[in-house]
Amino acid sequence: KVKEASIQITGMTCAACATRIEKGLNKMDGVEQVSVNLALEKSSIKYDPSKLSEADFEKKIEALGYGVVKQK
Ligand code: 9UX
Repeated sequence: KVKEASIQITGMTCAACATRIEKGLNKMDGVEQVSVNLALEKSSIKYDPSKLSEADFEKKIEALGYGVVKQK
């Protein structure tokens, strides 16, 4: 069963930033589909919850040099 995460991202300043994040997230085992919207500063990630969690995506985005807005 696929889950979808919505993560708010900070620090993207050009379109290539969004592409970098999409590529980085796509490489993770268990990720099915990624889209990053530069204007909305938002990512949508479809993934297998038996392999990954939202915290993994937050760590990955931070490792790529961007920030995340943590929910809850
Ligand atoms: Mo654009 Mo983003 O030159 O990491 S790729 S600012």
